[in-house]
Amino acid sequence: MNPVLKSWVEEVATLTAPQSVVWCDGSEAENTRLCAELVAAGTFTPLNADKFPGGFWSRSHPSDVARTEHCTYICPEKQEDAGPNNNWMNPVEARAHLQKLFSGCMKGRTMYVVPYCMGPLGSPLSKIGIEITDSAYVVVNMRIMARMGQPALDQLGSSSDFCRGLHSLGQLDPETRMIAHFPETREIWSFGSGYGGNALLGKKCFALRIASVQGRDEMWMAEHMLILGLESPQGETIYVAAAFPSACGKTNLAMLQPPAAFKGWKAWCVGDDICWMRPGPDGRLWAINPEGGFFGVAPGTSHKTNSNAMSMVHKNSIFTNTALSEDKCPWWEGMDGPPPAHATDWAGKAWTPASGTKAAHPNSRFTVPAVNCSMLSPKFNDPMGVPISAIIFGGRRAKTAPLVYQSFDWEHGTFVGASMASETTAAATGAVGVVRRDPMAMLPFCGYNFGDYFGHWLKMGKSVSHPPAVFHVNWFRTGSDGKFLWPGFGENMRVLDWVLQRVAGKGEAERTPIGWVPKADALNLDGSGVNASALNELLSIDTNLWRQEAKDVGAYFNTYAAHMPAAMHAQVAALQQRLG
Ligand code: OXD
Ligand code: MN
Repeated sequence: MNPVLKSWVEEVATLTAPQSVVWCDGSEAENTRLCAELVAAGTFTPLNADKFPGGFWSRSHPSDVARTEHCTYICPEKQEDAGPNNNWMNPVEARAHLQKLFSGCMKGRTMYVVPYCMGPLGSPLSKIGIEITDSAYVVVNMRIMARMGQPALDQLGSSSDFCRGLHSLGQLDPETRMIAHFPETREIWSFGSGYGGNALLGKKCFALRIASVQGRDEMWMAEHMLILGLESPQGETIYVAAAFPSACGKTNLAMLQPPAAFKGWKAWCVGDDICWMRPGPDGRLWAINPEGGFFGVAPGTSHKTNSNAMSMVHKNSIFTNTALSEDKCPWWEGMDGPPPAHATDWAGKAWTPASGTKAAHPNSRFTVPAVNCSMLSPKFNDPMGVPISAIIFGGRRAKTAPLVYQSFDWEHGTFVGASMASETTAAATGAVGVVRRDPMAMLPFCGYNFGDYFGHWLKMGKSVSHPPAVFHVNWFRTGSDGKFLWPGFGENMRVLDWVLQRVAGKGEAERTPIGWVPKADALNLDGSGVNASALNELLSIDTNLWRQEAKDVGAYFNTYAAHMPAAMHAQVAALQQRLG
């Protein structure tokens, strides 16, 4: 028994006063028992055993359906280390407040100790976390989302190097909800929410917020990126990592199905949300997906948008806040086929297509084991990970950004990532459709000052002889009629094809003030239905809009004051000069 772990668990039990303490081993038997308990408690409804074997449907508290950024805190000793990109609270004050919240909060409840490993077991890139929680729902979700249980404990051995995560549902009261991170001591305290991003502490809290700080200190990177391998008909596989803000289609791109024009190509999913990258001995960046499953947005998922996801959710999966049909199958808006005539909606009310309300919550989710994915990369469990040849940034921009462009070099690529912006979605509470700056799609997830984070990116680029080429894409550009100009989904392969060509030193491009843009005939549009005038619009750059963009980015960078690297200001000036 690890003495540091044992004494921490005892300390937490003394504080929270649970009825009993259960150490989770991650076994099948334990999972079966916990799921049965969740069914008995009414939290889980078993799904149709023929169509969704091992599947459960669950509804959350109606006020607990998304990440809550306004009550998420980063608590280093100095406020400037959290930066203007985070809510900060003095750690002494935060601890005092949390001690009060957690005091006796598990009375009459079971306290679960959940050991987990982020990354393949035995990988030098992996990290161990321990989550203590009073939610069995969290335990069974963590079992899907991470390598959970005894093997993680075995890997930890007697080491004290683990991320401490303490979670309680509390009373699920939005007024006392708080998700606090102490990056200096690698600790997370999460109170009052059972929602995935707030409660499955291995995911956003550890693998991004705490890990980004560890990456800064240990010269690696924790990024909000999917990892995708593309295998050519000749059998060569190139890996790309891509960062998009929440609910911009990362899971769909991670599970892309190449269109007919790309006969013989295969896509391999390594990860759909988080990427840890480290310099390898060959001077490239090597990446692992620290997660063990997918926690995807259900609405909009269909055979057209993501047929791989539609197939993988049929086994051992948990659905949260979707609707439930009369024959006990999950249902959501955007699914193929007609809606069910009668269903139970995400709030538990009877629903029909005439109800005039959404049956599934827009941020309803599926939790699915990675092994269910038929295109899961054979490298998913490889302790060394995969070499990344290209990094792709993207956002949801109706006008400014063209379909795709390539940065001039790593430093310019860092600037492209740092100036990312997107229209907000339902993955976090708040207004939907507002443009916000979301550098590297890390705004809600970077555990330290963004100025220092951009500095870390610049340093990482210098630490490798072959940094990935950096691109920016925008699947969401609209025409004058307000309609999307690009078909998206599997058709995005056409853009990835150009990216791969550029990486190989091929691919026709034109130098523009913002970067390299494909020549009109450089994209394979065979069978895409995209005509020449749409393509022209997709690749066009409106100099006036970009002058405004450069000004906005410059003003945004100024908010990071002395923490902003001079090289980033120089990039703004250089862009302005190129724009004339
Ligand atoms: C997610 C998110 O859940 O980014 O992945 O919000
Ligand atoms: Mn995400």
